[in-house]
Amino acid sequence: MTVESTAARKPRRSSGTKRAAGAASAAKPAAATAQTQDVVPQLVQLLTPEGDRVENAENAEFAPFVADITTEDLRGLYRDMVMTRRFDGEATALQRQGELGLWASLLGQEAAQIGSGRALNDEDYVFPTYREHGVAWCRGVDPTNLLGMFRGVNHGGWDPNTNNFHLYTIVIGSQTLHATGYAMGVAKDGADSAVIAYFGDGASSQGDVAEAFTFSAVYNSPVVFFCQNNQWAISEPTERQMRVPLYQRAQGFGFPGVRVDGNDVLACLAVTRWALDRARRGEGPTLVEAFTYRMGAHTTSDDPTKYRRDEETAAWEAKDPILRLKAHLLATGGADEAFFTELEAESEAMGKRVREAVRAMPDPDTMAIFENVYADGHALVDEERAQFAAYLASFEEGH
Ligand SMILES: Cc1ncc(C[n+]2csc(CCOP(=O)(O)OP(=O)(O)O)c2C)c(N)n1
Ligand SMILES: [Mg+2]
Repeated sequence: MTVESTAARKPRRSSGTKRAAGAASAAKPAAATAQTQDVVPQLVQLLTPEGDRVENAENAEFAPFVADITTEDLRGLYRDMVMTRRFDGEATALQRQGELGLWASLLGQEAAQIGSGRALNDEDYVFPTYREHGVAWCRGVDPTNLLGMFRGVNHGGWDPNTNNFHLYTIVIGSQTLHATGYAMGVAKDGADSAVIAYFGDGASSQGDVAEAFTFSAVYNSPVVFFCQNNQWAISEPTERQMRVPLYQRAQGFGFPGVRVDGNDVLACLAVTRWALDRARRGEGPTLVEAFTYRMGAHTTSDDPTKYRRDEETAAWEAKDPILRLKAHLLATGGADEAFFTELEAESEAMGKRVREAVRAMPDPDTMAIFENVYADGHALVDEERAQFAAYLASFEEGH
């Protein structure tokens, strides 16, 4: 590392990731030293857009972390991405049909989310934004649970402690602070797990994110900052957010940053395993910049044709994360047509299940909005509950 850690936390044992034996010893944060000299930004890639495996100096550090990945594992990653895209497409359609108030699509970001999500152990803890539907899938959160908040029938939809997957966070960047605090707690407990915080390129301009970087660096917290640079923060392009490649910012805070091809699921898996391994071994935070693209609108309330060119979107479509792995599987004989046909049927069945589940969601009890505001009672909430109940009763009395 370029900066000595000031925290004297005892190094923690590496836990049982599925990684190949021997990979941990090869895991020096070399990217931290390389980043200062970067003229052309690095991009860790293991699969080209055409689906070919590549070996080069930039990925040599990370490739050992997926040495154990079998053809069956690759089919699993492919299935995860297809199921996630199908779910996401269904949610967008449900919003258009008036069944959801809003939806934030992950279209194009499947590899970043599945690669990083599958790098996690069960005990690790995840702090997502509002777009991490693929990570939720990896954590085992039922897709239908993601839709309650977007339908306006609940404030979250799942118990964060069941899957170590926090509720979606709309206040951009704030979850990086939650993750840092949680990671500081994990370190104090001497636990053998790591924490991952997801955020976007736009969120990286938030003060909260700078504070999270500072605290996690100084306390050497076991946290991975996983930034999906999807090139846009609603209508603001990345040029309006930063003057240096995003991953290089980490150096100023004293921890390594790595830019990975965010449309390459294998590279995302490798780099995230590497970063989690550092965290578990007591080497502190890492910034992973997954360089990807938001192929859809910011949300269903947005119209990207107002601010970005069709040629840009078309160029990124050629780097589609799902088509890239499909090309690889076909070229290597890793999957046959029957696999793709069966998966298509499975994803269609899931879409149908989600559609039916959303339509069947009961409307909430009007007074439920006052529940779970505080763990215990609170005088102001009690007063507001009483006022609202009186207001509702006034209609019943015919006033
Ligand atoms: C603190 C805060 N400021 C502004 C907003 C409004 N807002 C919602 S999403 C967004 C852009 C986020 O862009 P990025 O971090 O790149 O994530 P992406 O949506 O691209 O995944 C903004 C400004 C917000 N939710 N929270
Ligand atoms: Mg963005």
